[in-house]
Amino acid sequence: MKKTIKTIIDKIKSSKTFLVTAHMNLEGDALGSELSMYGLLRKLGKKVIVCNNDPTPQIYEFLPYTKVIKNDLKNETFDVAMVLDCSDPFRTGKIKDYLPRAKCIINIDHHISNTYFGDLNWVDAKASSACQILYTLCEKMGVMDKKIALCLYTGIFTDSGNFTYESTSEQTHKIVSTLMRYDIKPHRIYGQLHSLCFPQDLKFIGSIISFLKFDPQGKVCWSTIKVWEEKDYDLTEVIFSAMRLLKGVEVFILFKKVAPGKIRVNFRSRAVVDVNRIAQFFGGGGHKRASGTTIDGTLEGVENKVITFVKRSTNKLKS
Ligand SMILES: [Mn+2]
Repeated sequence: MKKTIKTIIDKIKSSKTFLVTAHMNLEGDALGSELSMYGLLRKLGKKVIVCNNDPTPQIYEFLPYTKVIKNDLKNETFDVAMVLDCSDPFRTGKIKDYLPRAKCIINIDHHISNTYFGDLNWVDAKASSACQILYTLCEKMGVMDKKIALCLYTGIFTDSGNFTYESTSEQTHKIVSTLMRYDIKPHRIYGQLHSLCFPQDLKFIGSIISFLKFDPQGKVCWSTIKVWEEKDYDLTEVIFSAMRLLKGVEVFILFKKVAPGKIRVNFRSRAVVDVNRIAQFFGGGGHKRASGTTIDGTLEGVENKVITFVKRSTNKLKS
């Protein structure tokens, strides 16, 4: 790994033009990684284009450099494409088609399901976030400033579940304490990202919570949502944090009908069950404690199939 990191640093130093992208359905870690990478590369005098499949959600507009993000390219070519926080090229959406325009693809990620699709791959599944890996890169390259620190902090903060997930380590807190020197205001970032619901959203969440289902052992909890509209902010995490309040439950699942015949399934686990493995069985992936997939079928059909499989995986758990 040490050798790979050195090769990546040398590649960055010797290259001039960069494309930077991340996974679709942008959130704090994807944007934090891209924008801190933008800051780093600009400081080194490189030419950089950040390009995403999706528009930037409004709640992240407090991050520096969001105005430079594009959603399309002309006919630019690149020395390097930096793909961040992304387990495979398909997760970048349409940006995948631009990647062959780069002479070299650098893949920096923390998903355990990463397919090592880059020419150079820096994958650390133990890291709380891609931003935590990017901090190490910035540190090794001797580059840091207030803007980069804000991007990195936001990515680490959001992807570690506000420092509550198992992936939050001594290293995570050490990094954060260093970033705090750059005038980070956690209460403001928390407010930006978490005081965002309208009354109708809370009522909608309430309706999902009131129809929660459980397996007989009380280890698995799930809900099905007949109509799911993507909002500018992520209600999924809000619903999961309410579900996490349940004592003794290990696996949390949401089934969302996102289009006719298309069911998005999100998985979370508390401490034991590897939900990356479950999502991979159904064609998706992610992390051990957070993963997802999209399955063709009816809400009921997908629910039955997935719950049967999950029950089998959790049967061995002691009650
Ligand atoms: Mn991430």
